[in-house]
Amino acid sequence: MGEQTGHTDELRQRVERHIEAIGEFTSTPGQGTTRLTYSEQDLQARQYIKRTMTEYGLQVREDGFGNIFGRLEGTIEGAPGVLIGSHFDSVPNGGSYDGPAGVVAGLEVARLFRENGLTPKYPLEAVAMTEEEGGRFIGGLLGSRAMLGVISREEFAQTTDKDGITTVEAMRAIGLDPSLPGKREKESIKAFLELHIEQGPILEEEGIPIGIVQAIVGLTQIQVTVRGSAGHAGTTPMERRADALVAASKIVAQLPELAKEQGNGTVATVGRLNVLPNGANVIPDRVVFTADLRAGREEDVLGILDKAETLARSAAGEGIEVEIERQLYIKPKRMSGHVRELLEKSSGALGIEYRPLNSGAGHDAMIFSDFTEVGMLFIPSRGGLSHCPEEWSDPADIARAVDIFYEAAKKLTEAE
Ligand code: HGY
Ligand code: MN
Ligand code: MN
Repeated sequence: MGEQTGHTDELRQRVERHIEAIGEFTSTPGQGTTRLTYSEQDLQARQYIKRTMTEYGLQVREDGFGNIFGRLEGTIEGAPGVLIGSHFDSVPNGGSYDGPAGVVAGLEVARLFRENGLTPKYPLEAVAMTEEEGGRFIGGLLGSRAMLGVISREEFAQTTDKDGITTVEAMRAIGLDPSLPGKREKESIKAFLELHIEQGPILEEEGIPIGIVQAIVGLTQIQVTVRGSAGHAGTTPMERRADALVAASKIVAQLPELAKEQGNGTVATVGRLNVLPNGANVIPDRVVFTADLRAGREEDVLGILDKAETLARSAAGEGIEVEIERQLYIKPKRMSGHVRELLEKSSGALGIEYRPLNSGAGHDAMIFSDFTEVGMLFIPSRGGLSHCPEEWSDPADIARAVDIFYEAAKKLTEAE
């Protein structure tokens, strides 16, 4: 049989099987995908991914952070690799495509290399990264930031979840070895390709199967702790209260206005908020919440950050104290022009319609873009929905992206 170009139905069926299989590894069956990092569900997904990599004839390796690599060796000794992949953790009660679509694409491109007897000069590596969402540990993009040395091994090891369990304790609990080699030198990476679901409505509304990402928003996350005084809900007169939740609510309620004021597509979200001591008849004395702030231009990221911090600090006084911790700051990132052109040419050669698109979501590609050439493809999200059980994308679109990455990877790895 001649070289397979242009996805076959078998490829689409394999993609569908992978997504369904990985989607089974959730702690909230029937209520979306919840696969927190270094959980039992993470371990099941990890085993599935490694088994598939082995089946596809790849050399499987896990690093000291839990990232998984499936490598097809190249003929040039010590040459940097072309990595294709994404993350396999999820948000709480999320969907089955955010992350795994990109992991599956990497697996299937590697399989096509093997199926067509291709030998790359530069190694090809399918990669599955850990803790991109920040669903368990603070900040997110932890696997890629640790792999590329954006955070040190010590910072990684000291990161804890909400129960105070550290990353390395959680790794050991599922049999991972945090002492394995960690940081990858940037010289060991030639390029990084990531397929991701759009998580927005544009591709579906325009009926276009592929988006070629031009840029990714800048994002910052701050944690705000508002302190007041606990007290009896019944016997404490209103004028004597320092109610932390009332103070925090005033901050949260004004954030959307600040984002609109900043303009240019700036967004602000409070997705996580804890009230303590959380008793129905107790005046709250502490509220801890995160504010996720994003914009396409760095001046807008800095603008909304400054506005949000000024607002938070203004809530202090009359028994209320406010503490702000900056947890993550990533500038807006542009994708590599060379890789974008390669993806455009590959899509064109396959007769697959595409359009340029910017990303309002953060991705591991943001971290790689400071170290190597990076390209991202998007596929349509049904109803533009993501980070919810309704998230769905068409396996045929994932297969189309595999075809495009296959063409591009042949060039990037100089395979014959
Ligand atoms: O938050 C994000 O944009 C991504 O889903 N981690
Ligand atoms: Mn994602
Ligand atoms: Mn996500």
